[in-house]
Amino acid sequence: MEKKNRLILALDVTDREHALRIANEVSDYVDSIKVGYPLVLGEGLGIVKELVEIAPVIADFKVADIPNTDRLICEHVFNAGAAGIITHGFTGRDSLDSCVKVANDFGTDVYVVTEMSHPGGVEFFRPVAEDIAKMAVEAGASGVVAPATRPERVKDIRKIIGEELSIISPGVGAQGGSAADVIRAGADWVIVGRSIYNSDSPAEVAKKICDEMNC
Ligand code: NUP
Repeated sequence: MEKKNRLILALDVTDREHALRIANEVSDYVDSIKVGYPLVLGEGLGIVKELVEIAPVIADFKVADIPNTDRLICEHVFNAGAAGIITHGFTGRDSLDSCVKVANDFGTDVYVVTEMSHPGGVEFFRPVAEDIAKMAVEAGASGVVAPATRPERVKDIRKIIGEELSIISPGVGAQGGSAADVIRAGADWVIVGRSIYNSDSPAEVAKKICDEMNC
């Protein structure tokens, strides 16, 4: 993903018109659009084909299954035009390898969740987050997902993964995290949803977050 604005839009609206309107409004300020279950279950995977006309798409399906099922999911997502996919890592190295192999065949990216950004993200993820980060490096993933709500954890995870892998970081705004703080802690991109798409002026909010990250 080309680093221009350091902002990824989390497009968790559930209907096509709304999704395309927000995506078009903020397109000057985002490097990628992240879609997940809310939009794809609402509108089908075809929405990805439309959104890639506006910006590269990352599919946040938090893939977490056996290698063969993971492979089938990744193939569908990349055939639909997505440039990247978010997977879980707790399913183990063979499952992650399967996703990375498909991504390598398509020339796309795999981002592995390390520790989630919500309060419950510390309950089970905290003890394994660093091992998952190490595995992401060993498996040849493009990057990891780490919490903007806990910049100190982003710092820890950056130390483990080094400079080659990217950190994409959700939790800014609605979940309480600060874009500038988490970029300073070592994130490459912030992922922002509700603060942008629930705003009366999505483009203004997106611009403000970009300005804030010029740090
Ligand atoms: O740990 C994670 N936290 C998180 O919020 C991993 C994620 N993938 N996300 C996603 O980021 C979440 O599903 C949503 O799509 C986005 C954050 O949205 P918002 O809190 O800015 O609305």
